[in-house]
Amino acid sequence: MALLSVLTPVLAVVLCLVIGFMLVRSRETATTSATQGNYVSPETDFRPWVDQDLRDDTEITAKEDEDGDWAESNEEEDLLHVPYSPPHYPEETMLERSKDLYTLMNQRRSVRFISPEPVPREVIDNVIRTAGTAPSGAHTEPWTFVVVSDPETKHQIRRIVEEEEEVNYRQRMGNKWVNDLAKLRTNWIKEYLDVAPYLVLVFKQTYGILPNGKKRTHYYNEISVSISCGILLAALQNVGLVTVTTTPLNCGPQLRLLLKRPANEKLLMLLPVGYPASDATVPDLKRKPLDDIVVHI
Ligand code: IYR
Repeated sequence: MALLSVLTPVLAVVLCLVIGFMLVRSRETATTSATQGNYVSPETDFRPWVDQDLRDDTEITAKEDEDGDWAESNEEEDLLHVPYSPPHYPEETMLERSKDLYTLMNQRRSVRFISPEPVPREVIDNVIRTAGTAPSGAHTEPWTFVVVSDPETKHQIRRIVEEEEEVNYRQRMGNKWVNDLAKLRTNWIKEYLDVAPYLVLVFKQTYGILPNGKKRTHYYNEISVSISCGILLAALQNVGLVTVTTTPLNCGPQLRLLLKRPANEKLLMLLPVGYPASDATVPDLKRKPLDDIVVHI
């Protein structure tokens, strides 16, 4: 009995440690499975958010750093600096151009009803070229644009996206998110993935590979690729094409494998591209006035 009363506090401490350890482990598993894009059990209270879905293997690569896989520096050779003199417009012209671009961009809408009408491939090439003019960290140009026009591949993409999106809408996103989207009338059925003549899948390269096989740091890769997506949207608008910016939650790894992209590439955005369907509708959204979005100091 005496031994038991001595052992009880020890047992209680051991029990607490075991429970604590198990809790930490279960949290780690939930986070890892979400970040790796694996299925998240609906029982876990974990609500993935786009940022988490986009988390890449920076933690892993930081560890690999010690293995000497990384290049010492991104510097290849010295760069020539050359004169730069783009047009300097008179103020009147500037005003007119600023208005014209605003008018064009203000007509841009996310369109979920896309026509199957073919679009010239050269136009898409030029749009992608334009997106590739974006600034990037240390000019690493950390983007890959996968342009899919093959109907069978488009259909496989649709199957992957719809299967995951159904789980997203039913379980992962949670009621608040689904309710917030109700007014946009979106759901997991994505007909445009079959119908649009092109699907553009934008991948961010979380690191590069140098000719000597060493890894090259892609500084600010996510913001760089995001900027290029913005330019891509403007380029599409400029030629009268439409798209909807989609970030299919939990689909990245499967789509990367389907499209045979390497492990350093993470899906950032999926854009169906084409002309709007003749009966396309969009929600009657209003944009915030200038005074609500600008602060002059
Ligand atoms: N990715 C889903 C959900 C979705 C999320 C947001 I935030 C939107 O503004 C619109 C949709 C989908 O594409 O349906």
